Amino acid sequence: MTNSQNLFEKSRIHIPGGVNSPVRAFGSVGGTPIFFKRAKGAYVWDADDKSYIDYVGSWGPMILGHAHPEVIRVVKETAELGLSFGAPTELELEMADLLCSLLPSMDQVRLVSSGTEATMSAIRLARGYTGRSAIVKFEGCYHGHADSLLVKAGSGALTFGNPSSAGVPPETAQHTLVLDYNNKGQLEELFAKMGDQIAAVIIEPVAGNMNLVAPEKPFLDALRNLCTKHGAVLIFDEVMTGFRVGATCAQGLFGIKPDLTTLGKVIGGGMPVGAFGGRGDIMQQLAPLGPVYQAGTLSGNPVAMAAGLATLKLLQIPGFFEKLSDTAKALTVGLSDIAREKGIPFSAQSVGGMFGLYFRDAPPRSYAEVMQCDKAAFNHFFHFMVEEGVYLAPSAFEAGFVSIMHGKDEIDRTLESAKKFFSKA
Ligand code: HOZ
Repeated sequence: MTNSQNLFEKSRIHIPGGVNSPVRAFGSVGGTPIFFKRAKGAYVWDADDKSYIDYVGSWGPMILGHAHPEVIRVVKETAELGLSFGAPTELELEMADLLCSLLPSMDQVRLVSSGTEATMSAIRLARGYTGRSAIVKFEGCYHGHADSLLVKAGSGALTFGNPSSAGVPPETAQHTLVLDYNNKGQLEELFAKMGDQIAAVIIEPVAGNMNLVAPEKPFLDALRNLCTKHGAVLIFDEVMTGFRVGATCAQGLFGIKPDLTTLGKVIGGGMPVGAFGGRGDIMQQLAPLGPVYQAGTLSGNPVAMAAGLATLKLLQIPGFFEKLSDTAKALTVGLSDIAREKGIPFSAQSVGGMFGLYFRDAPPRSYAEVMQCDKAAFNHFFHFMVEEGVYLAPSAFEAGFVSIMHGKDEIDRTLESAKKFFSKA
């Protein structure tokens, strides 16, 4: 038995399923989870001391690579001054100023402790601001685990949704409509039917929780125009894409100005963090100024702020996102070329430092198309690559991530391993 297997057995006694977040349990790919004990740069080491090139990066935050010396330095320095005060600090001010200066859509921002808190609060704020209850999301997009967002499509696209988790009251789910990603016609039909009842539309502007699905520009444009026309709040959930796909997030990349944006992951540099912000007239509905309540003991935690600020400042180095994007592209183009040579149905694409791998001829445009990928083939690939010392997300339905520390060596080694797999397939 490996150390990881042993730790997993023990973890199952006092932790449900042995993990603190379901995808970590390897339920989708089979086998038992790998326990990690340290990481540096592009690499992670497991409990058995085996090293892996890491393409998960803690699900996105580790854009500078693991244990970046500057981030570690400010974390230590800030921790020495006190871990939490439950009172305002200058670091929060610095973070808020930086976020609002980087994102033209953001007049004001509130800092919280996780992406789930950010999206949940943004939805409440949009409802408070509009006085409406209905919200719209897209099939396959994940916005954290708040009740009103754990919803799948109802009997028809334009009917209210059903809970996708036990414990979510059907009455709550009945305020959420679920449409198909990239389906402009469906969106137009919905707004024509009930535009004046919609409080908010929330979307991952590049979907990263159903593998990676890229948005089509006419779809995003329609979304912006319809929300403006009908007075609905457009929420870009950039928890994953924020400062990951480009220096001004997905909104900058696609030229769309959302009303509210949710952030997390990269802006905490590996510490627990979240944020939601946007138009001043909407943000001023929040307590203590307005009637929409939201609060948190660890909100704007100084150590998280310090790690996030150090990370965001390092991203400003000229050429950062070009290098990151080139790395992700070298990986996806390399893998696609090898698969094509061997005649394997496979495709791949990247947006900035995020990528998707699909055992399917072409990148999917929607959740339904994601579901057409060959999951068994991905699972074989995943386990083969683990053996080779390459750690991919343990699910066919998650995006992958590169860091600035991934370079030619890591990509070449990954492609060498993939070549062996595709030659055998
Ligand atoms: N929300 C992540 C999947 N898209 C999983 C996070 C985790 O397990 O750490």
